[in-house]
Amino acid sequence: MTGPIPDSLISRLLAAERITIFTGAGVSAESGVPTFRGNEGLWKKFKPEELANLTAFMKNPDLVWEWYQARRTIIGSVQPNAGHRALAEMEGLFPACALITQNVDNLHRRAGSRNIFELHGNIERNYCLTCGTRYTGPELPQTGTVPRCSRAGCNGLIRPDVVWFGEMLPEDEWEGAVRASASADVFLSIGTSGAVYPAASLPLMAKQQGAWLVEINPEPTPLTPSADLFLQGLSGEILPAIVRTLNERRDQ
Ligand code: BV8
Ligand code: ZN
Repeated sequence: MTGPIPDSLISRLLAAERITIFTGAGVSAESGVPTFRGNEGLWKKFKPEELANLTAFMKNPDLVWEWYQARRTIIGSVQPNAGHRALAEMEGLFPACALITQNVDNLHRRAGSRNIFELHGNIERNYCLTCGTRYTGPELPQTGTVPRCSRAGCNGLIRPDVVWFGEMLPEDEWEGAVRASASADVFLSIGTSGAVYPAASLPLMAKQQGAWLVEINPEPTPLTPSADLFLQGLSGEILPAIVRTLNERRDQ
């Protein structure tokens, strides 16, 4: 979609008090970060459940650690794209604007977004499985094997601070995301296949509580039939067009 942004969206955004944005791996695709379920996807060799879970980590910590190191290398070598930057700008265009992300790549924060709920953690953070000591990526040895905790007498395995399958989402993040979904005038679901729960339940929860539901994705998803507006296209093109149109209308 490269056409103009429908007025049905612009007029609702201009009238909105509270907007909530929900993103998945698709918003980082144009930065060069592989999505999970696309054909170039991260999961092409393994299924998500095979790697992103505690059992897999305990069984083969080096393999799982290496997979995260490989992802960190990709993420460290890319920049936020125009879609991330447009979302950061949107934060200042509304009385209340919350960003809920399933992504662990920290690109929203690097683009300037601040009011972020990270449902699935953040790959830049790590912690010791035994004592909970927190570590950031750069301070850990790049040895190719899983690092061990340096706290005296601990030596525990260090894991990425991301939510694995079968693990609970961080309570504060989840609570905040539910509140932001329940109170949204407009809810935008962007770049997510809606495959992973409970995150995938948020768009419908927002709609049931009265939000006008917009989906931005190059492909239809299971959510599309429930969306009030489906903008088919790339988030890196559509989001800057939304911000441009909003600013033009505001300046009139
Ligand atoms: C929990 C962090 C409960 C790790 C991730 C059966 C039915 C229902 C649920 C379950 C079930 N069996 C198990 C479950 C629960 C499970 C689940 O949902 N499984 C799924 C696979 C069925 N969920 C969990 O385990 C969650 N925890 O439920 O705990 C509990 C209760 C009590 C006690 C204990 C526990 C935890 C889930 C968190 C998993 N962690 N990530 C890591 O990243 O390594 S999930 C992972 O998938 C990422 O976070 C990712 O964001 C997320 C979702 O994927 P998407 O973001 O949507 O990405 P995807 O590739 O799928 O899609 C990309 C989209 O972008 C596509 O639509 C594409 O068209 C689009 N796109 C592409 N290019 C662009 C674009 N869009 C816009 N612009 C573009 N340029
Ligand atoms: Zn420790």
